[in-house]
Amino acid sequence: MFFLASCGGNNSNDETTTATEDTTSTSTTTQAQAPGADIPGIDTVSVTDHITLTGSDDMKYDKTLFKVKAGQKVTLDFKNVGKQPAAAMSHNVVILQQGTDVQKFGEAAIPAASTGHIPPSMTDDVIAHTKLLGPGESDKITFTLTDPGVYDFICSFPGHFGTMNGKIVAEP
Ligand SMILES: [Cu+2]
Repeated sequence: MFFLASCGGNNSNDETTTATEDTTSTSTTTQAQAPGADIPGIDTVSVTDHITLTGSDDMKYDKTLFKVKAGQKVTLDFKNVGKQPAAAMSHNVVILQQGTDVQKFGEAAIPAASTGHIPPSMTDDVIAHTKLLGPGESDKITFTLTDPGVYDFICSFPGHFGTMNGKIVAEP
């Protein structure tokens, strides 16, 4: 089974850690574990088919974790609630296919100004995206995550994906 490391770079000793980790008294078998079960806070998130999200001048989304049902159509309402001029501080929401290299996508998006910072070379990795929004603007999209799993979303405006990112868990 595939687990997305939520914070890269500190998983070099995975095997040793899990082997010695006996603090959980419950069985550590991973049978039938739900997608994203290892994401901190996932327990507090309910399944929805309507996501509302805002982006702000401090380069953050107001929420970063969602849970949907795989195969079900989802509506996403996104608004840029900031006041900075669009040229300096625009936001979007780009939902990426499972397994997309987020770092690579974010970097490829930087020069892609003419396509709203959606890199033409990586459109296959995009499930859906909002328009790039200036202050006060909003956009609504619908999408379906066909396979259960964990999907990353980011703002692809240059320099934003490091702080503007989140995950959508699609339950079976
Ligand atoms: Cu942004």
